[in-house]
Amino acid sequence: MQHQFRAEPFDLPFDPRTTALVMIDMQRDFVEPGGFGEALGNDVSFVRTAIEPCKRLLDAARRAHMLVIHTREGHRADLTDCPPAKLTRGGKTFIGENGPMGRILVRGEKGHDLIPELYPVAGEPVIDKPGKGAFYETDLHLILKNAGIKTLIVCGVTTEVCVTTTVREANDRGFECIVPEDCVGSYFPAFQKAALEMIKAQGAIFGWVSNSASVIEGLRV
Ligand code: C5J
Repeated sequence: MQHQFRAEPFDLPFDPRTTALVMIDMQRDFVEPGGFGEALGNDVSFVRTAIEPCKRLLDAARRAHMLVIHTREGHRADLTDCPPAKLTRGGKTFIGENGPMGRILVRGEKGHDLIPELYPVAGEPVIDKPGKGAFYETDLHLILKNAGIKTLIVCGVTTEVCVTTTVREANDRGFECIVPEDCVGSYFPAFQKAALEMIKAQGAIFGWVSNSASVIEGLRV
């Protein structure tokens, strides 16, 4: 029987054996107070709405024995992998500075870690990425290719930055991407809306948009 996700602009057929869940940057630095997101002047309550739907979808993906991959944006302690243009953006980006959860966006610090609600279990790869897109300077494509993955369910934060960058990159690499709208979060409601519209416009120009209930239902069939 053919599996389908109910989605816009039209339903997406998929095979659970060649589908992976990619959880983008659900780190304390983006979704908890005192991290990078808040240091940049954002209200993290806007992105926290994605946590519960992500948890439900993560549980469903694990029940379906799907490949689950987590990503984390961040840098080496000496910041040698952080481009000067990112480090000095606007005079101050806070990267590497001390905050309530340790040095901001630095690997190994508390703020860089994934949130406990969505913590990886044994066997789930965690991709450390220095950029916004999850393919840039990482082995994500190799892992997906070796696992025979064709379809990606992409969740996480933030919708118009790391999620969308990753979906655009994945689409160019030949993956079909579906984004459950309640499993992605932005500090800016207008950006959330526009980013999701851009993905599915023009006949799914670079992906599909759905919601956690429909994706979980698709996985159950
Ligand atoms: C940002 C991200 N927003 N994970 N990173 O800087 O979206």
